[in-house]
Amino acid sequence: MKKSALQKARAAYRPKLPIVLTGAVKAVEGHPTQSVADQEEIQKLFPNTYGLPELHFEKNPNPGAPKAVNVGVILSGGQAPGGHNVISGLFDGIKKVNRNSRLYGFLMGPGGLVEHRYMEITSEIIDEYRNTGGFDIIGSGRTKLETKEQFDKGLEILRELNISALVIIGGDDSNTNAAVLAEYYKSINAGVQVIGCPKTIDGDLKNDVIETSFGFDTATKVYSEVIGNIQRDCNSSKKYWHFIKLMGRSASHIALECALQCQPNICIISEEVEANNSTLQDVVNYIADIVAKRAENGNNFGSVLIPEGLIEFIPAVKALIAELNDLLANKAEEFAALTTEEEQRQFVLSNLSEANAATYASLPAGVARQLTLDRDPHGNVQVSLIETEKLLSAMVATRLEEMRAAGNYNGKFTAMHHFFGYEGRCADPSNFDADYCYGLGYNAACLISAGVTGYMSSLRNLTKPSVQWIAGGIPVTMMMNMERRHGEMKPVIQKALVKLDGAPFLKFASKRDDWAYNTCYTYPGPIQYFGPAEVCDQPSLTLKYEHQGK
Ligand code: FBP
Repeated sequence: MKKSALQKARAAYRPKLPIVLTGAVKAVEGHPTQSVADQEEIQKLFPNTYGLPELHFEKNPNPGAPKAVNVGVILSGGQAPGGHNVISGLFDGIKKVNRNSRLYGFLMGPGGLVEHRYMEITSEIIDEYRNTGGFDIIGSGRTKLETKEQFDKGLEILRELNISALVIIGGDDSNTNAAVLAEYYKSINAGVQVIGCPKTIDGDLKNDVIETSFGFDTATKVYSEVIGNIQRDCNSSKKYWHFIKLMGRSASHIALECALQCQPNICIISEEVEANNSTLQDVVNYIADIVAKRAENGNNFGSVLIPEGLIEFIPAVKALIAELNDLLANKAEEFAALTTEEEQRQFVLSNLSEANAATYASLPAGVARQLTLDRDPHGNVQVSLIETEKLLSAMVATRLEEMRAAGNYNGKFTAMHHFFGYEGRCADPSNFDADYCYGLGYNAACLISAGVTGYMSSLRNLTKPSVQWIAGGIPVTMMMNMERRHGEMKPVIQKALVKLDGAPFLKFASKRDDWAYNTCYTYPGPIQYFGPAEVCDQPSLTLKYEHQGK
């Protein structure tokens, strides 16, 4: 593999472990835990792994002579910067315990476990991937692990390879699966521990005990660099409005972080749209009013950040999607038998309630159709495929013409469109993510040594230098509640949406009017890997403000 100059230099970076993990550790138990909601149902579904205590690690002055262990690892779901470092940390962690330990990677996601596709990860292989972006060392996939047949099939290969612990690196859905698998293996005394690691650029796998998911820091820094560049371009030529859609699935954390970093003219936060019970037209009017006001000052340019999940948060569309999910799950065969788009549209319209049919009919045909296309294996609408940025700018243009006709607008409006998502998911991890991921992997090895199962690897105190981070494990059942998926109530990890009373949103809300009418852009520039700590080692502003607010 030919390496760039930066790749070569970056390979030499030594992630900084929390001080407690630099020697032998012992696990110290905290209080027993409860799930965040629906305690009774969750306890019933997880009789063997519910209520476990939180753990933290302390130095162990009298370690024994731990045995070698064979461990399996899976990368699950969308790519996020730092996945390779989780695997490097895990590799180094199990080798440190006993150099005869072995690490196997299952290929292309959870499907690799079920289909028995794997490779052994050796030191030669891992050294090629340290501090690099991507998940290409073993690949990733979105197969949902949920049936007993899949679990049993997985157990066959785990037994064949003498694997006694499995680490699943994934988002909320994948860690939910990890918890279900842990419970099942424990219930049949399979002798396989299951440990999760919090991954996703979306930033929505976090709570009181998991401060952030890995990859969010790097991805938002990449997007902020490009948004900053676009804003400087737009402030130079002063002739375009840039509509920038940002990944993040349901939650608006990515858009909010980029807004805090770049100070755009407009940033829509889906969670606020929902809380205000706004319609799509309300959002359009809000944008058009700012465009018109800036035009009065001769500023026919600007930037608009749009979270990709926006459409799902418009309350009327949300209700429509909920009914569509049930309809498409219950009448899947009938729907699949229809061959033309028009037949499918008519089928949907005739099966929906009156209110939802009206919403469906009011959406542009392409967007409406997208809402009926295949969900991902976890039941999510594939929002990254909906072109909300184009939909909004077209509606804003129409609204501005109405305002012009009424004598309320006299500017020029030319829109440019962008969608940033895939550009940031495989970037080389920032120092924060490189350290965080390596630490999460190493810490997972310590959880394995501690003999526990159904835990998520956890590092806390993340706004402090990495050597001061607190290492431990959180029972996954603690993060769960019951939600409707594919027409059924299921136990899932509660998704963290943007909190409207949280410090990051309040900071944004206190500034946004100034940013809208005055041009206050900031230009974060590219991620720096080498140089002073104040440039290279800064955590996200979301994390910083959340910690300040504590
Ligand atoms: P995860 O939740 O699996 O980390 O996925 C994150 C994400 O990048 C979302 O932001 C986006 O909506 C989705 O993946 C895109 O999925 P795909 O990679 O299958 O196109």
